[in-house]
Amino acid sequence: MKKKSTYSVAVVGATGVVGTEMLRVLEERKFPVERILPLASSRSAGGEVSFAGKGLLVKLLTKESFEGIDLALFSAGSEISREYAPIAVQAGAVVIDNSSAWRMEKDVPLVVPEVNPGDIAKHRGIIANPNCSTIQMVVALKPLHDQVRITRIVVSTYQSVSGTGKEAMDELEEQCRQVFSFGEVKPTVYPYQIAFNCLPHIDEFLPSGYTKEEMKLVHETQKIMGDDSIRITATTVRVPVFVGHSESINIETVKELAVTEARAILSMAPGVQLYDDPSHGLYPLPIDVAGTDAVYVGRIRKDESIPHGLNLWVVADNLRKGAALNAIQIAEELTKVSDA
Ligand code: NAP
Ligand code: 12T
Repeated sequence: MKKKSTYSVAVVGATGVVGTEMLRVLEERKFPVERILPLASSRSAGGEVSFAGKGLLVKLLTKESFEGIDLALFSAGSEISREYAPIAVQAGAVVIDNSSAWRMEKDVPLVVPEVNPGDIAKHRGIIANPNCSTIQMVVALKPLHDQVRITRIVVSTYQSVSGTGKEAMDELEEQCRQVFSFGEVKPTVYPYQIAFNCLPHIDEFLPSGYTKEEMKLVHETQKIMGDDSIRITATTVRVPVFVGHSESINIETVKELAVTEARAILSMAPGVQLYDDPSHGLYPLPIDVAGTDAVYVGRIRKDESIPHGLNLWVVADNLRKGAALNAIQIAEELTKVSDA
């Protein structure tokens, strides 16, 4: 991206839950914007989104949308990203893509600025934002990996419905109402009732029996950490929480790591906030961390079933660090490494 004092920024999917958060984060962090172009489908084109206290007209996404755009933030699903990201690059924009479309492509950097900021410079037009569950896990684990080398990760997620989007948030609210009014619960977004339930099923099933979401945690973590030798196994679960993903993480390490040392490392780690004081009942909760920027870590304890193991509980706002904030942090890095 050419170094400039201000940038023209397109937000593809500006009316969605992630797109809305992107506009909010751009404003909060005072990203140097020349112009914001909110793009969406014909369902919302002609309507308005708000930015810096003003209404902006939402335009229809077309192949001609990207003329004069420096930076395009995509959050309208994989199909849109696959089709339109190359068009945006062709028009001269750098794309930061929040979908899973490009993440595992060899010449597409997959970046979490606290972990692998150096990969940004290798881009050829598209930079991918990792999956929400991957982002919060690597922010918490990279500082430990650097000290004692992680050889194996076992992770189970407790993912909120906002990860799926606006319709899923509406579905959870509606089903709660239906349950309390003894009405019939009709699932539409999810295959089963999500209110007062847990669904061990996020994204599609693969022939192996794992879901795509589970395999994103495996492959994206290895790519971001730059270490394919880390063995990883995941179970991803949708829970009836509106915002904030939680993860129960077990790690096995080469060197021994005492709980006190792990706490010391994480208390200094960029983007991490330690909430770990069992004697006072302190541990991170999704309802407390929603709306904030850090990755919160608590419940750090020894895995006594193996020589060098630890358990952790990691929570973050999936719309902020898990999506919009991480994307805008990448954009901020791009403005620093000029012509990258
Ligand atoms: P959402 O609330 O359902 O919003 C979807 C957005 O995409 C809306 O702005 C929608 O515009 C737009 N859109 C849909 N189809 C379109 C089309 N044909 N042309 C132009 N715009 C279109 O979903 P969300 O939660 O914001 O998520 C959007 C995408 O971001 C997801 O599909 C996923 O790929 C990605 N995501 C990534 C993470 C992550 O892990 N980093 C987390 C969440 C989401 P209309 O208003 O016109 O419908
Ligand atoms: N299916 O960015 O449903 O790959 O929570 C993120 C969230 C895919 C992604 C979800 C998903 C992604 C979800």
